[in-house]
Amino acid sequence: FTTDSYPNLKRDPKFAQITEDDIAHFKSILPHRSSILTTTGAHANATPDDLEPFNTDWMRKYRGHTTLVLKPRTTTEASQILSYCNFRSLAVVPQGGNTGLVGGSIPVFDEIIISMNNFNQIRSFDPVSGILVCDAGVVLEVADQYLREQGHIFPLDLGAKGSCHVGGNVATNAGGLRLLRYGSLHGTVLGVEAVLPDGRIVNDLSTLRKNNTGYDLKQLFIGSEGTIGLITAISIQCPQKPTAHNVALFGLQSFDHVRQAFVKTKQQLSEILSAFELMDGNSQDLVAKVTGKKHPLESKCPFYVLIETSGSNDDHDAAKLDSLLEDLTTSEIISDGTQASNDTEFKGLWSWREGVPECLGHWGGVYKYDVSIPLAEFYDLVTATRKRCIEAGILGDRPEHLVVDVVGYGHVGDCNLHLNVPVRAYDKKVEQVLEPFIYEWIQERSGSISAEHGLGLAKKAYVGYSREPAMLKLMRDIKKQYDPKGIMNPYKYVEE
Ligand code: FAD
Ligand code: 2HG
Ligand code: ZN
Repeated sequence: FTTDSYPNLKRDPKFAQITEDDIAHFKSILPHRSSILTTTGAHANATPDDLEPFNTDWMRKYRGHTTLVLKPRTTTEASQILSYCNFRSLAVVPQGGNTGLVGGSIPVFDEIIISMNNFNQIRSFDPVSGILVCDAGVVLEVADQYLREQGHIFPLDLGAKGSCHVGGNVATNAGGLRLLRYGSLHGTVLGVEAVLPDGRIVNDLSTLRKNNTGYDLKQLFIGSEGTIGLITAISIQCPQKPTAHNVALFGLQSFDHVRQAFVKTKQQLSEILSAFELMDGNSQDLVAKVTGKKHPLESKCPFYVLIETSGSNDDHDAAKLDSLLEDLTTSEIISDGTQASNDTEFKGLWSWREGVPECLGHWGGVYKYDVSIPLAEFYDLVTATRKRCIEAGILGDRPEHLVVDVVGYGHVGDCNLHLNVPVRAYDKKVEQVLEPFIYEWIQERSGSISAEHGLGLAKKAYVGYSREPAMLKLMRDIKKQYDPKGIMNPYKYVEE
């Protein structure tokens, strides 16, 4: 862990400290014994080790210090918790699957964690309209599996699907691997049920696709990262399950070839294209090193692209994909390629993309930059960052080199680059080489310093590189309107 995860932050004395009376009150609200985990005083029923998974983030970069985790089961319980916390000025952090990558899901100090683990019921599904209504704490993979049994899929997929909650996905406005096909949650989420900081329940769990009757307030919850309310349920438009799938992986010699391949792929696969993902050669070398697996392509290439098709007619889709691959080969845009011919190979090829974040954590830590950049200069940021690390003498193979490598991968079809810098230890020296250099580079190109992971604690200080002061002022006004006492996920997001 870094010792300085929270530079310049002090616990805000306006927030009350948890007392024995508070815990007694929560016990009266939450009848199930397992709904409260605490290490505090006479009510203690857990050790600090029990709370460690709630206090630590997925990257093991941020650590909070809560002594109390509440796990409501119903919207009424959640409402009673928040109404009391607001009255007492007790700060809270909503927590879903705790897979967020910006330090937003864990406390900074002793904020109470409201874990959504017990909100795990599917409420309804209409196979005619494809609309799912479910609790916020349903695990993404569970929701997807349920839908698959009914001939549908969840319109979002990402590497953390086995742990993240659909409520957490909505709270972060997660993008994922197939946004280019199914669109953003701002389009697919039809309704939200949420509890405001003062305990009021917002029932906007609409199952209507069209509803132009005033401001679309649910949109504010999408991507609000737990700062204006607790999402307790969502309704979402789910696509039909594709019955034909293909995946192809190919190698390319330059990023310019990647761009050319993207144009041709869109032209030729059009409605069946469901993913166009990039992995640079360095990222693939590191995956091979960590997993011990042999890369599916024979020749080593500086860039790899994975494309997926999802359709309803195998022959039609295969014919389109074959003809694309032939065109890309004869026009020398790709230099190597392979296709999955069965389910195991399908998963195998995807593992070279989905496995990247996990493998990069192998050496100790990863500095992560999740950015939107126009395709013209998309990969230049990786090259520039690598050069900077070499010049600073921090990149290399020896134990004294803090930086293991500089890699780029991500959702190139959405202009979303994941620049990752795996390190042997989190260290201020590395941070100073990378920041604000990377943020300034993005700002000069009018990109976004956070494409899909959000702001949390990690990017809060840098939001000004992507948003103007007037926009930030409006956002802070909204926060004050929803959460005048500032109890929801303090110290993060757009807070001053
Ligand atoms: P948490 O991590 O628990 O919380 C995230 C934020 O949402 C916090 O601020 C929290 O306070 C808030 N929150 C959670 N639940 C609620 C709720 N019910 N009400 C209000 N606020 C809430 N992201 C992408 O966009 N695309 C990807 O492809 C992608 N891939 C990933 C792959 C891996 C291996 C990992 C570890 C993460 C990945 N992520 C990706 C990050 C992504 O943000 C999360 O995986 C996911 O969306 C967060 O869901 P969660 O339930 O884990 O939320
Ligand atoms: C992905 O696309 C995720 O794999 C994680 O958004 C990216 O870890 C990262 O930087
Ligand atoms: Zn991503």
